[in-house]
Amino acid sequence: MQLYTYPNNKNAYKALIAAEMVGVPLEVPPFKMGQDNKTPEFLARNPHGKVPLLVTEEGCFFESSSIARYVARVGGGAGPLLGRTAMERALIEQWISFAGSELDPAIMAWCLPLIGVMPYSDSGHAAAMAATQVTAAPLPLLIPPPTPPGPA
Ligand SMILES: N[C@@H](CCC(=O)N[C@@H](CS)C(=O)NCC(=O)O)C(=O)O
Repeated sequence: MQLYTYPNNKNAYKALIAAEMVGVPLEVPPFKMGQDNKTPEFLARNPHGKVPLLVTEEGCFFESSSIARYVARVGGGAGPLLGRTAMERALIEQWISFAGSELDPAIMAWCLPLIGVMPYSDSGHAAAMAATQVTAAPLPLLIPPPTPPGPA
């Protein structure tokens, strides 16, 4: 399978991490953003011209969370990445959804102006930072800290 993306794309990491966890080889061909995502071949596969895009022997598709789920399934079906019970699956979907529709837009509205990808204003920066903090604040209450390693 080939994952088309540019290096260090946060959305592509979803599939790359899933692939590593389930032991599925995922090739990342050289890709020039702004050029290779505008070719007729690429646009035929994703008319939005966006990455990541996954190409498999059974077809190709886009949307990073779908790609990560697919990779997890190819790597062995229902495991810790996909959930073993209805409740585990619901919680996994909850976090995928929360990350994509709540956290990511808030962080992007905050960070993209800082790196010059969107116009910057002091008031916009303050508002986006506050919105991100409101969205992220309950996370420590909801996500238990990792268990410290026991005695050797
Ligand atoms: N919801 C999509 C978002 C894809 C997306 O917005 N990709 C950006 C890069 S992170 C892109 O390719 N933008 C097109 C461009 O910059 O020309 C996903 O999760 O895969």
